[in-house]
Amino acid sequence: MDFEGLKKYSALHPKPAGLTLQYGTAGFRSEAQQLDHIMFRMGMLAVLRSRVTGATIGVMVTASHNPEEDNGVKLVDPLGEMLHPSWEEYATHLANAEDQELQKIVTEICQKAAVNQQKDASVFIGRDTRPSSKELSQAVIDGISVLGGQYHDYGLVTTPQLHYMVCCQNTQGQYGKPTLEGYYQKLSRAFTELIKKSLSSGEAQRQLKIDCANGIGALKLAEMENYFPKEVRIQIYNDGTKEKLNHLCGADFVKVHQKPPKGLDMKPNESCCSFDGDADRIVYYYQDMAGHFHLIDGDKIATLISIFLKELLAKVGQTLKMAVVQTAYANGSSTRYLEETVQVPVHCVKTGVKHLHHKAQEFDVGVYFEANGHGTVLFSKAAESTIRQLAKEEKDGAKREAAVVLENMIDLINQTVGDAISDMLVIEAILAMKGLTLQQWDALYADFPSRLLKVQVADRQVIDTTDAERRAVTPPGLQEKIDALVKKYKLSRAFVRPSGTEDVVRVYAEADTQVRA
Ligand code: 16G
Ligand code: ZN
Repeated sequence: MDFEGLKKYSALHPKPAGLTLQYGTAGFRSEAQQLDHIMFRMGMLAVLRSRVTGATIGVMVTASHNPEEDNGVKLVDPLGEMLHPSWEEYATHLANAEDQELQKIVTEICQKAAVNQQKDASVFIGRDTRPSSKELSQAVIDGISVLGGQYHDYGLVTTPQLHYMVCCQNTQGQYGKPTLEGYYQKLSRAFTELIKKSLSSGEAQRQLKIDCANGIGALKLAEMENYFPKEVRIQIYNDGTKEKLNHLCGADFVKVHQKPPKGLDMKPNESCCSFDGDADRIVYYYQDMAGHFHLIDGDKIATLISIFLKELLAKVGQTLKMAVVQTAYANGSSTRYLEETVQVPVHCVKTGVKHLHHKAQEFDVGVYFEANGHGTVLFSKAAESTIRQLAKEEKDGAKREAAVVLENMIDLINQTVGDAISDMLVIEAILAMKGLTLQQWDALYADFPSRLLKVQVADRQVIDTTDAERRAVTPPGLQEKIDALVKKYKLSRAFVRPSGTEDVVRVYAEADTQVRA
């Protein structure tokens, strides 16, 4: 290792003394001014991770739905997955080393993780539209260079696009071409195939208003529009040319406040959706004739997709195991509907994409969504090859047709991570093929009234949870009090958990009426 180079470069990216940050649920997040040294060090860590895995690693500079002044960074593992948990610890360790310890900590990580410093390293970089992102990604590049890694800077991309690139690169093109053009072509081809029939029958004059949170989603959708069939008309709002990123708009704002974003004029019964700041989440909504706002969240998206896939799987007549993965925040009504009406097994895991993704990998077809609109579908290798083979060779026409639809769904879905653009196309295709309106989709079930609050406490870590964060084991007595309250009401459920991204405790409750919730 070039220790002189390391000294020289790290002096350009000094760590503010005493500052400690944690690689949390979504990587590092903080005010942008505090992150220069973190970026430099994550560039270094990506090189080490690349050497260990022998694969390309991704580094995404974004703070998603957080305010424009914040920023963040996360690493992407070889198949487009979140960084392996064992490396989150190295990340935190490296991030918090004082400048003079840097060399020692790097050496330590190399020993513990058995990094061969002679090996090649390759890193893909992407960033969102925050004013601070460009400079911060330059710091990532410095970190990569100082340890002798190669890099490719994709510049402005959505988070899921970067995950896609990493996966394509490490699967020798099997997943697609690691270029934006490759991404647009793959998705739009599958989408066009899926809606071909409904287009020719004139049913799919689809209109959709999209709030892009004044972020990267607007840029990338505008690029992709050229690849869409002309019958599909999307209107982009909050494209970032006038207002601030995530300010009073975006998927998180709409979900939390249960109201339309600023900057999108909504007429009764028009279909609308919102992306978040890095375009990995999506929620749908509309306003009814009486002016009431209806949110269609991640739970309902999972339900629509599950119904559709289950019907197709029944048609192809294979015994493929399908399941839905949710978190404790999933509305109880959605869980009940999925289990009792759709009749698909539902599993609950801890909050955070990596937990959902991991669980969904256990099934042939694993649908996962967080209520906040982050989610995707995973197909096992075996399921995928069965489906592709049936689509090619099956003699029975109806079966083959169903397999072809499934095959196109596989191509349309970004299996590496939740992807607002891909999810939107999946939803639009399903609605077109099933001839459903947003109102009909929304009417599948009614959410139980719920309430989500955050509470500031002296030390949120005193709360420890179990059972996918649905029960508190400490402090003693807390869970008993919650149980006693919950027992008083019908259809009620409540839990508390420490946030993984903010210094607060989240409190969630559901009951048969809003007042009781
Ligand atoms: C992060 C997670 C998101 C989760 C949220 C919960 C990823 C990429 N993102 O944004 O999935 O819903 O944290 O935040 O994993 P909380 O712990 O503050 O409630
Ligand atoms: Zn996001």
